[in-house]
Amino acid sequence: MIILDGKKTSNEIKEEIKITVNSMKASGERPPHLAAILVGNDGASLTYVGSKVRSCEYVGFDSTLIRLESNISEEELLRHISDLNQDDNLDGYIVQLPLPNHINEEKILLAIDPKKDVDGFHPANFGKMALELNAFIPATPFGILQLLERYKIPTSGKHCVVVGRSHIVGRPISILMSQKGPAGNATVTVAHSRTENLDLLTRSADIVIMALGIPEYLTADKVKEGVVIIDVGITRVPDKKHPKGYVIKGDVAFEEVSKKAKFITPVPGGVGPMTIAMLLQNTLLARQWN
Ligand code: L34
Repeated sequence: MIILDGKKTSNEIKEEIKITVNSMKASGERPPHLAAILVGNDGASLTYVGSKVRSCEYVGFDSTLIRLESNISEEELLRHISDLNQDDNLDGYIVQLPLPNHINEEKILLAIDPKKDVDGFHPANFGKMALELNAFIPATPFGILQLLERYKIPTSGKHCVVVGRSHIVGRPISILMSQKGPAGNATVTVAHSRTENLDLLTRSADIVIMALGIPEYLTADKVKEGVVIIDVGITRVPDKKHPKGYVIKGDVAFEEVSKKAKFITPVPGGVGPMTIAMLLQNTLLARQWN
């Protein structure tokens, strides 16, 4: 069993980005600049966005964090987005999800200039991605592809079962895994809450990508020997014994499944850190493309 070390791989990618940024700066160019809008005080979102800002500093990017009250109106949020769209000193920005219920997420994502949409959530980018044109690939799927590629995991002709069909992870990764190219050419099955006999599917899979959000859903009896496991799930489960008051659990029962797996991502330390590294990569691309 080999652990797909997302922490280590993301650090390697950040080092690569840092070298590029240093040479940009040395030749008198302005470094890439990423902004993030964070609405409200959700603990997990604060952690993720905090980590994005710190990573920007580490690689030498400029960064701007815009924190807004959870009761902000949709109109006012759209005004911030319009400002960012017009800011020539900004290469890319994200609006951290989820947003409060009174705000229409779709409307917000549509307002982001696709050229600055380093999350790759805008329909223009999603469409280009699906058509194999140059586009920002959403950071989590991008990170999964990088892990598969850098660990030289064969995907061509393999049966990949993706559990989950979210616009952020399940849907895009299912498209990407079936495309031509590195970490592609897989035969993909997309499973979701309505799927019948899911166990039969995951048991037949060479690669399982779990993006369901149910802690430790995938147990050892549901996979075959030698499977490749990518665990995108990240749930904070209340735990009074832990000083933070919670423990982070993935969608995979790591202890038992790791005994059968050939490759497996841990949670934490797997896909999460990769998401952050690939957001930086997309911001660098935005700087280079625009
Ligand atoms: N707009 N919203 C937008 N873009 C994104 O790409 C995200 N996502 C998801 C939630 N909302 C978003 C993230 O950034 C999930 N996500 C994310 C980012 C980082 C980590 C996890 C999820 C991460 O760093 N995870 C660490 C543990 C962090 C902790 O202590 O909680 C890990 O090792 O998995």
